[in-house]
Amino acid sequence: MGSTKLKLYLGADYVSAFAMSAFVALKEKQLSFDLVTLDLKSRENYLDSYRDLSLTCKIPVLVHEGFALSESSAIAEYLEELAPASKRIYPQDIKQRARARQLQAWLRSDLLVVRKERPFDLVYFGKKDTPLSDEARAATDRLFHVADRLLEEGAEHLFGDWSIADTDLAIMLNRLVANGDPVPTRLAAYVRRQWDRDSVRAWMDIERKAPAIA
Ligand SMILES: N[C@@H](CCC(=O)N[C@@H](CS)C(=O)NCC(=O)O)C(=O)O
Repeated sequence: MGSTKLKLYLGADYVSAFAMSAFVALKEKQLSFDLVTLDLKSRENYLDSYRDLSLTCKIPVLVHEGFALSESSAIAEYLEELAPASKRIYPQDIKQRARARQLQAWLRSDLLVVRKERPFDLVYFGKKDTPLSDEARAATDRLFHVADRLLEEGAEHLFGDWSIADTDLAIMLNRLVANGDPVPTRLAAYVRRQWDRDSVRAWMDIERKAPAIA
């Protein structure tokens, strides 16, 4: 690894689930990094300088030796290859590793209605009182089915040792657990265990201000 310190660009409100995933990946790899914040509300991420850096104008972005990478799962994969001697964040076994990536891709491309009705900021700032729509309930059923199939009875993690896919799954499930929505008991316990990890605690311990009520 080169000597340049890694940088993680993220929103100044520190609420993004995707930024959290990249942050946890960096912490679990025990890599040293600086945080660089952008004010998403004033659309700082659409300034030319950030567009040129990020390509996508999204956060998070990882910068390593002048190479900037967006997409949180691509960041995790890059870190795994960058620091192969550090603790693994993907399963060693090729099929389990593929399954972990499958889950990450699915969590990012499906369940949009859950993200909309249970935005991640509720995990920091409290409940939404609106009930889930029929469409969102159908999506949560799909989520519970996948989680139930992948998490073996009595297992602590999805694929033996912890992987970043555990954090990503727990992030999605915690939109419901933290809101008090019905979640199967063992999946809720799994989320609480994931939330007990030092890397996740480090993220949750960041000071953030609740948004002003309009
Ligand atoms: N698939 C991307 C999603 C990134 C994303 O949607 N980031 C949001 C914050 S959660 C963002 O940059 N929003 C600002 C905007 O779109 O203007 C990832 O995994 O990193």
